[in-house]
This record gives sequence, structure tokens and C-alpha cells, in this order.
Amino acid sequence: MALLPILEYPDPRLKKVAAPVAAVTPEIRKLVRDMAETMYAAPGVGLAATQVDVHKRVIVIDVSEHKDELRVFINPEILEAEGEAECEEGCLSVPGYYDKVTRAARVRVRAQNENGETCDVDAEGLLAVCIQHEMDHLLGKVFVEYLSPLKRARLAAKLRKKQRLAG
Ligand code: K1U
Ligand code: ZN
Repeated sequence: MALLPILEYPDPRLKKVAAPVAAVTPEIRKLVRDMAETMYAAPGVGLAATQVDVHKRVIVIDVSEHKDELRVFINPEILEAEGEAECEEGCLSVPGYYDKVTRAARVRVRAQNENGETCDVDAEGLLAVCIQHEMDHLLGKVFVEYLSPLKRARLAAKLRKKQRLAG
């Protein structure tokens, strides 16, 4: 297994739209294993392939308390979405920044797993938030794009300062 480098916002590669996975091959299964290892090490509760500069529709999520319930979503599609819920979100591509985002409260998702089997999942709570957050990554969207222009300007200033201090 391997730890993969995670792209950081505003890296333009985070804007790429991921392509569907034609078949769940050994190469895709290795990507899933490496993404899971990277997510657990970060640590995070989810990771989209876009964040590790692989532009394929693959997501891993584990919102369990003991980090022993890995969920794999290949070619995910939302079949139904209902309600609204506001939740504090973070992102491994925007380290150290958290803010509230409103999303659907419940979603039904269809995806393939690492064995190529198609499964439907009904999700609510953090799992529903995480699925929507990761599916946005596959479309080239980072959660900070939901924030007000003022909050985004403050974040941009914070990132510029961080870059100055690092350089
Ligand atoms: O996509 C990502 O960058 C992963 C992100 C997922 C997420 C978290 C919370 C709300 C929406 C989406 C993270 O995992 S951020 C890190 C985080 O939330 C966390 C880290 C350690 C323990 C528990 C949570
Ligand atoms: Zn994210």
C-alpha cells in the first residue's frame, strides 16, 4: 500500500471533472487501498480520487467510531435527495479550515463497490454529508465554494499568509 500526496486548495487540479470507471480492475482496487490508507493516515473520514490527482469516479469513506467500516463508492450517483441539514465541514484539501454548509439531509446513492457489485445505500447524518462533499470533489468542486464571498476572501488572505510564511 502507499500513502498518496493530497492536493491543496486552490490547486487547479482540484477543478478537474472525474471520468467514470469502465471496469473495477486490479488497478482500481489498488487505488482504493491506497486511498483508504491515505484517508486513515490524514486522518479524515472521506477522500475522493480527485484529491490525490486521480481523475476517476472513486470515493472512500469511513465515518465509524473505530475506523473499521470502510465504504467504497465507485461511479456514485444520487438517486434521491431530501430535506436540508447544516453541518460543519472540513476538507483534507483545505487543512485547518472548517465551516458550515447546508446540504440534503438524506440521500439514496447507487455505486459499485471494490468487487464491482452495484449497491444502493440510504444515508443520513455525517455519512450523507460526506457522500455529497466527496461527490462534489469528483465534479471539481471544493466545499469552500459554498461560502459567502466575504468568507472566501478571508480564506484566500489566510492561504496567502500561509504561503508567505512557508516560502
Ligand atoms: O474530502 C475530504 O477532504 C475529507 C473530509 C470529509 C468531510 C468531513 C466532514 C464533513 C464533510 C466532509 C474530512 O475528513 S476533513 C477531516 C475530518 O473531518 C476529521 C478528521 C479526523 C477525525 C474526524 C473527522
Ligand atoms: Zn474535501
